[in-house]
Amino acid sequence: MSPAVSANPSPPIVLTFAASDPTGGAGLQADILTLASLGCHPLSVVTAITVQDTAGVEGVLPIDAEWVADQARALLEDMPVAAFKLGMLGSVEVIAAIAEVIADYPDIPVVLDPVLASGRGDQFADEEMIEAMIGMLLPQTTILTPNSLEARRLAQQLGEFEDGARRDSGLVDCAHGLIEAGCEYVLVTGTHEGTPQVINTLYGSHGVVRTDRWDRLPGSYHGSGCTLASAIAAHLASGAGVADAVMGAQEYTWRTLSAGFRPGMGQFIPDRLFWSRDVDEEADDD
Ligand code: PXL
Repeated sequence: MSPAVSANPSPPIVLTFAASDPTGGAGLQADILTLASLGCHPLSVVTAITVQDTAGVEGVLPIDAEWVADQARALLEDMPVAAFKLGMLGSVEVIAAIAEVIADYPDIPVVLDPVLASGRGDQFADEEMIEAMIGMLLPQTTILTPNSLEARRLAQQLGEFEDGARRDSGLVDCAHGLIEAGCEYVLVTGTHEGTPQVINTLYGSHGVVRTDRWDRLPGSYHGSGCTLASAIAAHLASGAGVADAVMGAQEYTWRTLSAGFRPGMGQFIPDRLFWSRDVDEEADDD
């Protein structure tokens, strides 16, 4: 029998720029699992490699910027990419290289997860990198997905809060500042706020687009932000608008978290393939 390869349409293709997390919890590995789970074909450009376990990060080695650009250009010249997802980028030079590459593809939506630190407090971006992200990537971003801490830090660096007076008050102001700096939408996630539920708010140029509340799950998760941002990219690549992509991605992410497991001695890992486990639901009903 001859293989039907040429007859099979390609799934939507998403190109992720991210750092390797060998635990499989966050970073490139999280993106690949999420994108594949949601029916996309993941293309992966490595921006840095890390040494880490589920308890913390021990080292980060950024990849040479030219190698990052070369990886991306080879893929882009070969395959039709439907969405870009940007995670941990590793250096100012890598940020500049990616900015230059994606500028040649202005019609491809860009999901930027501004990874400044891990959930466990490991720092991944200094002031220069934040400035580079703001100056070079934000104007090309369709949707930025900071948690509330990242939203405040990015907005602070925009010069919005030079006197520090409003720093703790306005996530709304932070979101507007970030939109003025060039991105189309900002999804601020509320995991780090002290609210009983997790409140995620999507802002556009006219204000709040949608607010969603989720039951706060116990435990500390590694890779939830990567999962959410990749899931948004997957939905955009599959043809959803931004508001629907954000809703679908939150639903998916919540399910991965509620199915999360703890493979080591540190954080929980979201189960991006929760749907594939052999759970006997009828037995649960007994
Ligand atoms: O969750 C943010 C993140 C992204 N990318 C890599 C990481 C982490 C958190 O640890 O290690 C590679």
